[in-house]
Amino acid sequence: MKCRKCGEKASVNMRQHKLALCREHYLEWVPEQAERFITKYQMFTHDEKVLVAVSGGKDSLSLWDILVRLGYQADGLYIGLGIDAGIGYSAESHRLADKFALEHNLKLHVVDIEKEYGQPIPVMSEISHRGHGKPCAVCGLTKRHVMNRMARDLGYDVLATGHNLDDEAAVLFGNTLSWSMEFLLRQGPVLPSNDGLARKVKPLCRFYEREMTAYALLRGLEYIYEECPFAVGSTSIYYKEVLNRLENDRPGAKLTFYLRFLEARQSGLFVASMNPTGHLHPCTNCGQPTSAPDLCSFCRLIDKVAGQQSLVSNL
Ligand code: Q46
Ligand code: ZN
Ligand code: ZN
Repeated sequence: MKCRKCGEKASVNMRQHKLALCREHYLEWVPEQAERFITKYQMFTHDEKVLVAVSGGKDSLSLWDILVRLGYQADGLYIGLGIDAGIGYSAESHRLADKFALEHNLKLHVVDIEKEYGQPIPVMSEISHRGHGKPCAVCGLTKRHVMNRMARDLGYDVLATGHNLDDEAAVLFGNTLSWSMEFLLRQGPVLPSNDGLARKVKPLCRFYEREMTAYALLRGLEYIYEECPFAVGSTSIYYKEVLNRLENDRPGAKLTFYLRFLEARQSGLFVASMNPTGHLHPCTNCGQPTSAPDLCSFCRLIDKVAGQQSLVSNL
């Protein structure tokens, strides 16, 4: 297989795009495409400050690398979840995020959940009894809160995450199976800013996961190979496997599924019936939008964690 641009031996063959490229041209193609998507979906401009949520994995580190190569003002945010699970998951992902920032002379903000809120995610999850033994519900809630808070407090215009096409197609598949209109409405490459919260964007949403793996490897980025141990057996991994089977038989199916959804969304298909932000107001403690009457879910969680701690210290 030869590179379409120079005729040298291709390093990456993308059946879904009927395109094969050598290393050099692939490493040019990815940022070009990312720039195209950033502009097409009006994600941000070169004058805006971008905060990239960095987990130490291939997608978020590649995203940061791409944005910096494209000349955007992009700083990183690492959230230390305190997940060890016998493999030192959080410690290793923190080390790799730090290493990337240091090597590229970039600013990385770090929020350590245990230091800031008293307990690491797995303990917060146990105390809260949310999520049926899995910490993912508490983890997601906490990450969303911290990302919003940091972007707002530090004056960033936009918050960028490294979700790729496989992530987005899996979420879309789940939401479609249950016809969760409220979630479908909110699932797009750009979530506009709202009530003082930064805009949220997903510049990698049209890249296949394997395209991002190829980018990270060919760029020589050092990233954490392991998934979070709690991801094992999750519904989203199951949906990804199902979609991969489909993709295998029909190259491009995943991308078409996602892009057709975006077109339908754009045409207003999901908007007419509901306005999910209409009933939101600021949390009385942290100021982030919530549909609850006073405290948002995150502040209620932290209250519960703090209550449990004082019970223990009073024993
Ligand atoms: S939610 Fe769950 Fe992830 Fe948090 S506990 Fe791990 S798998 S990191 S995206
Ligand atoms: Zn080439
Ligand atoms: Zn709150």
